[in-house]
Amino acid sequence: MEPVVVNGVTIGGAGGTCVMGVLNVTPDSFSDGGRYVSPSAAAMAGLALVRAGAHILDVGGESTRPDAAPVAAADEAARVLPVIRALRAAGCAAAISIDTVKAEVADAALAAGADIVNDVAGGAHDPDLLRVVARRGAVVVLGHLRGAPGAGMMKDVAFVDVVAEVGDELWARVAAARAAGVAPGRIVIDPGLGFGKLLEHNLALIQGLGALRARVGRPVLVGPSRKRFLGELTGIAEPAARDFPTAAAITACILAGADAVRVHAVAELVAVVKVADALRKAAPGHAYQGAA
Ligand code: PMM
Repeated sequence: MEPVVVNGVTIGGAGGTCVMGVLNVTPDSFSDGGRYVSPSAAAMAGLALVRAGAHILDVGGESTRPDAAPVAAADEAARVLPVIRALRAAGCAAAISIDTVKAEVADAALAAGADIVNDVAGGAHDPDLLRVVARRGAVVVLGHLRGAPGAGMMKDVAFVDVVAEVGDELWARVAAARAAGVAPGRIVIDPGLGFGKLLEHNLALIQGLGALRARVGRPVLVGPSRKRFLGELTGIAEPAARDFPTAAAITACILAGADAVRVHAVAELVAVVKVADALRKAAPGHAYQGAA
C-alpha cells in the first residue's frame, strides 16, 4: 500500500504509528472546549503537543458533538486561521490538519499553512471540499459518517455488518476524492468512531481496522480518544478523565492495524503508542508492517 507522506510525516509506512494531537479551538468541544484565551495561547499549546511527540496537529474550530450548534464558515475561519498562522510564525514544523467539513474553511486553512484536511464527513458535506484538496495538492482524511455531522447523526443507526458497510462507504468516498482529482497517495481513511455508531459498532470497527484497511486500500487514522463509548464501558462521565480507557482503545487499534491515532493527551498516549508499536512488530507474521 502506498503510504501518505506529508510535511515529513509518513502515514501507513513501515515505521511507527503516527500521532495526531487534537488542538480544538472551539468554545464547546466535548472534551476540551473553551480552553484557550487567544490564538497565541492555542499555538503555544500546539507547540507543547509537538514537543510531547505529536506528528500532526489537528486544529478544529467547529465542535462535532451531536448537540453542537452549527458554526458559520466565517466564524469557524476566524477561530482557526489565526492559530494556524501563529503556529507557523512560531516555527512549528509539524504537519497541521484542519478539522472541517467546509470547503471555504479548508481552502483558507491550507493557504494559511495547513497541510491536511481532516473531514469527518468524508468530503460529502460540501461538494467543493474535495476539489479544494485536489487543487492545493493537500492530503485528505476521509471520515465515515452517514448523513450530516451534529444533531441527527445518532438517529437511525443501523448496520448489519458494520466493518463491511463502513468499508464500502469509505471506498465510495475515496472514489469521489479521486474523481475530484485527489491523488490516491494523498488519501487517508477513518472509520469515524462515535459518528452515528453505537458502542458495539465502535468495538467491531476497532477490531476490524485491518480488514477495513485491506478492503479500501488506504492507510487508516482512528480517533477513539475520550469518546462516549469509553464512558459507556467504564462509567466515567467526564471525557477528560477517560485517558486510561483511551490507552486501552489505542493499543487495540494499533494491534488491529491502525496507521495513525488522533488523541488529546499526547504525552501519555505517545508512550502507549510506543508499547503498542513494539507489540505489533513482535506479532507473528508482522502483519500491517507496510507489506499489506
Ligand atoms: N473525532 C472528533 C473530531 N474530529 N477527526 C477524525 N479524523 N476522527 C475522529 O474520530 C474525530 C475527528 C470528535 O472529537 P473532539 O470533539 O474531541 O475533537
